[in-house]
Amino acid sequence: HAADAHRTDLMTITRFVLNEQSKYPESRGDFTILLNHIVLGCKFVCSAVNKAGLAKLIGLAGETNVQARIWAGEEQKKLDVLSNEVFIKALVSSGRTCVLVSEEDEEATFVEQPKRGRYCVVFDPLDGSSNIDCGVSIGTIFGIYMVNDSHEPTLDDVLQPGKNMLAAGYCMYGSSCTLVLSTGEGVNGFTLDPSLGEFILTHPDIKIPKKGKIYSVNEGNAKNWDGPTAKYVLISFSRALFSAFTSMQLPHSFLELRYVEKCKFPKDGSSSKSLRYIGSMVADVHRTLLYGGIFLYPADKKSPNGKLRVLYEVFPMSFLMEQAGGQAFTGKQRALDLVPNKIHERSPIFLGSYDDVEEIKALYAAEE
Ligand code: AHM
Ligand code: MG
Repeated sequence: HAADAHRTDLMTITRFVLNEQSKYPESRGDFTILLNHIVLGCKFVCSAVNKAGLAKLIGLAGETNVQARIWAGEEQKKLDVLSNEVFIKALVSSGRTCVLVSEEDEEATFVEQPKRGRYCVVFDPLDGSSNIDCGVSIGTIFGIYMVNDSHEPTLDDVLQPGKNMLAAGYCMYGSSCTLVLSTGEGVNGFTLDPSLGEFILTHPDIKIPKKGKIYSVNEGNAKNWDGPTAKYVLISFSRALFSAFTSMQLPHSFLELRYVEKCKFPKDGSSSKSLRYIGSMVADVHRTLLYGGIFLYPADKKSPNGKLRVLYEVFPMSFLMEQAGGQAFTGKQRALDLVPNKIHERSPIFLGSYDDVEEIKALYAAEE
């Protein structure tokens, strides 16, 4: 259609968020401005990620086999370092933020007056670092809180349970650049139209399938999910024997082993699940959101609290999952109820389709 060639009535992300915010009479447009700055950061990083691939191809500065770097002004920078600077600058210059927590920075950033605003942003500027150099999808993850008192922002403003987040999202730098966002009223996905430089609503009101056919986990860690099955047999045996006298608990990690065995060799006649694992949380969660299934990063012997970070990995993704009709569980509780004590705290996480997470919860409950 000739008319389709100039669809200027498209739903851009700015228009979408403005519409959403206009439902709140007290809204001053601050959130829309903040989001615009996040979107700018995403576009910048998207373009850097794409250029980095090319730079590598033509052998930037004659080097081969180095980590993808990109020219930033006079110097070359590693992509994750650059992405962090991009987001810090974009967030501070929005004039709407006060406390920033980035996976790349040990300490939180407190925004000084006159640039200080009411929002706290926790983010992982470029997640999936092991995938940067081979061009596999990577992404940015973010969560947004409201400060208690903008005259006196403290770390406690971000050490809040995930359910207090006002919004969360991620941007995936993949075969296309996709931004998935929730402001607490469902989940919507936007795809960057490179010719316009605009994110267009392409996935309205995303709902995760109630049950999925895919499980996603780094199964190479299975040996660390805890010792040989023999030990499990022994413990269950002695427990059966002494159950009246002992409150001995099975190490939880056996449950993961059992769950994964169930995915591969279901005993109830159902078909086995497919395994998909990219090692980029954004890409693995994105697929889980669209196709259904479960994503697991359990605790193991080496990482007793799992690997993923509560504030800027576990919380935003759990927020999106719940908003899309799925669930997120830590092995002990609803992930969004967790109250972090440290900004870089980790937690095990199981998230995805409602029924699949329900199964993991049942396994854990049976061990209580
Ligand atoms: P990173 O911050 O070093 O990139 O680590 C986070 C990533 C996640 O994107 C992904 O889910 C996980 O690490 C994969 O870990 P593993 O390589 O242990 O499977
Ligand atoms: Mg990360």
